[in-house]
Amino acid sequence: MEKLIIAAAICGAEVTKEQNPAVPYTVEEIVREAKDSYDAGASVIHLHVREDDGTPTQSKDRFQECVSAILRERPDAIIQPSTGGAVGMTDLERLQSTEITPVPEFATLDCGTCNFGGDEIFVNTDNTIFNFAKIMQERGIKPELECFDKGMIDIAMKAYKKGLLDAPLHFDFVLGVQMTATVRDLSFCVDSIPPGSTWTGCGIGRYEFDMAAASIIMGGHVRVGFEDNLFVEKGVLAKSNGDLVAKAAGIAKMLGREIASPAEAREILSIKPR
Ligand code: KMH
Ligand code: ZN
Repeated sequence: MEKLIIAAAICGAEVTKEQNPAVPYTVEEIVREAKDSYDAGASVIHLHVREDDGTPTQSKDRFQECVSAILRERPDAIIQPSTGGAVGMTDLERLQSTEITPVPEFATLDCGTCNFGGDEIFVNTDNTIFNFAKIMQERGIKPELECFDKGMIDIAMKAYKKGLLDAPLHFDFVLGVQMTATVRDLSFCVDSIPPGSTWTGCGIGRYEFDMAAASIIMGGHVRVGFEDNLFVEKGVLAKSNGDLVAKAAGIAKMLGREIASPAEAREILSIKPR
């Protein structure tokens, strides 16, 4: 089976230090979490950034500072900036993360509107999605197609048919927010994407390691990290994102799946290094 790519979603836009003191806000904390994740086996760092007080931001300058600082420490890490940002941000605000130097090799592309709990709605209209896809295509950025349910796969396929996405496509199934996170849900998503695509399984909260184990067995890739889950086991807070990556890597080892290096991950994902 193909080697396993582990992505670490180290920060997110919603989780706080009140929930887990290791959630990173400052540049130094973000670098610390990226290094711990990389050293534990993550080749991809899915990145949101914050102001020092924890406020989520898509500021180009803050992204530049964080990405440059991570790359100084781990030069071959694949940094995947978020273009989702936080609920309520404008499209222009969100796209700033793609305006840094060097241009990111990878970034998220959210493929639909999503209920985020309570009254929160993460809005991605068709026009937003097609526009983000076009901009990423023009900038040579590989999109990770964030699909929170099966309908978002269908919207991604509309963008593909319009010529706004280039094969091979890479999907990230984020399950446990809008769609439930069972092996049946994951299989349905995997069976709905075109042959030759790659995919990552991501379970939110207590489903993180269910989805990781299922993805490892099914030949997909894995995303873990504070953005999605704060606990390394029931009732035990992770001390760093590295704990979560190490747990995913341990499951892979137990199941006989080797971990991909960043160079191998670029090969698997057809990403051109900068
Ligand atoms: N924070 C969410 C509103 C992404 O990174 O592209 C959006 C999100 C998805 O996390
Ligand atoms: Zn994200």
